[in-house]
Amino acid sequence: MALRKRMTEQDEDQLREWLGKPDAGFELLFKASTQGYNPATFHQLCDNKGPTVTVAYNAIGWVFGGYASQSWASQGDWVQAPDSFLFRLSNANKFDPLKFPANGNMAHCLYNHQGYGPMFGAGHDFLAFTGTSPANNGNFVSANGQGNIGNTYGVGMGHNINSFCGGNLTYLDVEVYSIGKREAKEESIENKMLQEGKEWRKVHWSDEERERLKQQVAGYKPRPGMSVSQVNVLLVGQVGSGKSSFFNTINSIYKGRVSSQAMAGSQPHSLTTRYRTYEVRGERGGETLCFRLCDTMGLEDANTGLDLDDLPYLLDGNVPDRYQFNAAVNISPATPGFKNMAGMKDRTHCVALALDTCNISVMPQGAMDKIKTIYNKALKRGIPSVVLLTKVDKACEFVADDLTLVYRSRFILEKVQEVSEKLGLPEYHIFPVQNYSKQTCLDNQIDILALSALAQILGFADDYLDEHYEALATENLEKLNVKE
Ligand SMILES: Nc1nc2c(ncn2[C@@H]2O[C@H](COP(=O)(O)OP(=O)(O)O)[C@@H](O)[C@H]2O)c(=O)[nH]1
Ligand SMILES: [Mg+2]
Repeated sequence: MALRKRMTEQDEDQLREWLGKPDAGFELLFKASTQGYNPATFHQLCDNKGPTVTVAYNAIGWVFGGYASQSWASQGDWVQAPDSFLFRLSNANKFDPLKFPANGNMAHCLYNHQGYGPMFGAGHDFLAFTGTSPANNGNFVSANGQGNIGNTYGVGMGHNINSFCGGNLTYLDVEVYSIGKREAKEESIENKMLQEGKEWRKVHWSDEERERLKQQVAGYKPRPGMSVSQVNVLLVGQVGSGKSSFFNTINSIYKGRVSSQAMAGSQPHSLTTRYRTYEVRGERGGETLCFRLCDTMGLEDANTGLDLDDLPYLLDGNVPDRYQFNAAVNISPATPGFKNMAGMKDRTHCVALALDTCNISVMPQGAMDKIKTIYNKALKRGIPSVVLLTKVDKACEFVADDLTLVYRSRFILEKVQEVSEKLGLPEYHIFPVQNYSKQTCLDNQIDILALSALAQILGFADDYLDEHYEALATENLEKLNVKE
């Protein structure tokens, strides 16, 4: 995940001065407002990283925290780390730096405990958080912090919790940074790329472009001479990857309002349990557009979810609309409604593999293998595949703020490259998208990304039709229907 720092240049300069390291760079390891106030997450991301700085931002504009001169660890005890210190950077939104050195109970500079977030000093001089509180994303949260300064840090200076943090431990955020070389900062590369405006794919983010794409997709007609009036796009992917939401997004664009016809949601199991072939109308009560988005159940793990043995029937168009997926029984010619006579118009003309951008690097091998198998089975039939890289807003905070940065984000580019490598699919078949999820109004930028992905998908579907024009002309579909 590309995290955005809350710390300012001025804050960083002050820390460099206190550390006596003019070259220090601060790399953000953990950010509670987006990753949650969870000691386990903190330890997973911040243990054994050498010296770190914890910076807290409270509800009344104070910025404060602590420098740990030694690594955090999950097991263990009190650590004597005399170079550590606590600090205040801002007081009620005013830059007002103050350092509280370790000058008291030195055996208790840091405390490593798996149930605690960053914890400094014998009196719990500063315990950033404990227990678990969810990500607060711009809201305030009380995460059981403590700030009893004066036991190990700032002893005899006449200070207390009020001069440390205004007596307030209701947080906007808590961040932990590791300290490296200034130019080695991961994020500065992301920033640099964004600032320099290097685009790795060109898009016009204008009202006219949205309208043009909307009309292009609405005006799409499959290649004539094939008796195919609508092309079928099969949506597959793990549960929660945004398949149903992609249909909803496209449908919303043509409905002129955010709509949620397909059930979408965040449940551990698929909300979609029936096979649905969705159509979109160009306008209310108007003609249906010349494509169907065919929504499937999530792949999920082990034996639940969409079964790969069912896949050939989905690709070949044998499965009836509203078919109820059944973990115990595979699709077969005995399935009620099974379309024995499925022809070119019923087949899948393009497979859209939905992948959650946030999950790509942590996807279990089995799940990625399943996606790869689907891609290969489609490939065997000559059916083109694309990847919809969903939730780009959740994967990169820069993009969350401004979707037009999607093709300038190094993080998103790396994800595209990673997927391309893992699946063996060319990069130009991979489309970052953001689906409507919490928005209540249409958004041009969301629409432009989704429509340009769909326009490409329709183009690939047409390529497939072109390719099989001859096979169809000779009515020789048999050879396309290889069931393995
Ligand atoms: N922020 C964000 N949330 C998304 C996006 N796409 C889907 N979601 C959310 O992810 C959850 C799962 O989506 P859903 O479409 O039901 O996934 P499916 O199981 O693949 O059909 C829902 O809560 C959606 O609102 C996206 O691009 N951005
Ligand atoms: Mg679904």
